[in-house]
Amino acid sequence: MAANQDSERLKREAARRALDLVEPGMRLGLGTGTTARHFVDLLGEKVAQGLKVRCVATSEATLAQAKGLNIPMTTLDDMPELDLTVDGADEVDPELRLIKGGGGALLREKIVAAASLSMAVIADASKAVARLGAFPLPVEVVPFGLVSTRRHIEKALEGLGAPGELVLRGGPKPFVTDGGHFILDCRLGAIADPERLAAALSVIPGVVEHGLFIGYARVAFIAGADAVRTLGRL
Ligand code: ABF
Repeated sequence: MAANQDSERLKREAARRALDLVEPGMRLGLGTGTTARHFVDLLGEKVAQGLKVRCVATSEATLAQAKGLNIPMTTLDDMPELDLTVDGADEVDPELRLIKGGGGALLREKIVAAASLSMAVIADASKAVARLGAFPLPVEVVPFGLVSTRRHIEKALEGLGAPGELVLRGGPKPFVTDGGHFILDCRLGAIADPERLAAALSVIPGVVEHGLFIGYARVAFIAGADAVRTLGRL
């Protein structure tokens, strides 16, 4: 129990640091996951005190949370450019490359991140890694032709010398994303060349998106037991 409470405390500390980046009038992207939940909670407190912001959510879950806090929400169609997105991650490497998607929201998260002038990642220290890949890489796929798509992904991984085990999230009752897709979690181990892997996955028919976020995050707040470390800067 203590460990979990400590983890939540660290996530909230990281979220608090990201909140310091928020200025009145900002157009914000709101991330998904337990760390992002803390940010949305804290942002809701500021909005209740009069902070003026307009926000876009990266998932139905975050949208519901933000609405419940009376945070002004809109859509990317009405607000196609954002000033700052704050989101969690499953892994962050020293070059601020990320694995995301453990929460299943990677598609909207990447669309929102791509619409943002900058992105801040918030995480507890367990997410900071020297090399990406210990966390299984989520790959979002269209349910149609799943077996064929899976084979194409396996071939691509073999071609990169990075064979891995692909597991359909949810198994016999597949997890379905907000976009109506499935997720294959790819157990790869350390990823030698994230850029090359991202490029190879992106061209496979049936692959909607993958959880490698490269070139999006400008800063990361990593909350350790005794301090919040800042990687990069806006
Ligand atoms: C989300 O945050 C997901 O992409 C990622 O899986 C999650 C990180 O998990 P948590 O913040 O709950 O530790 O953006």
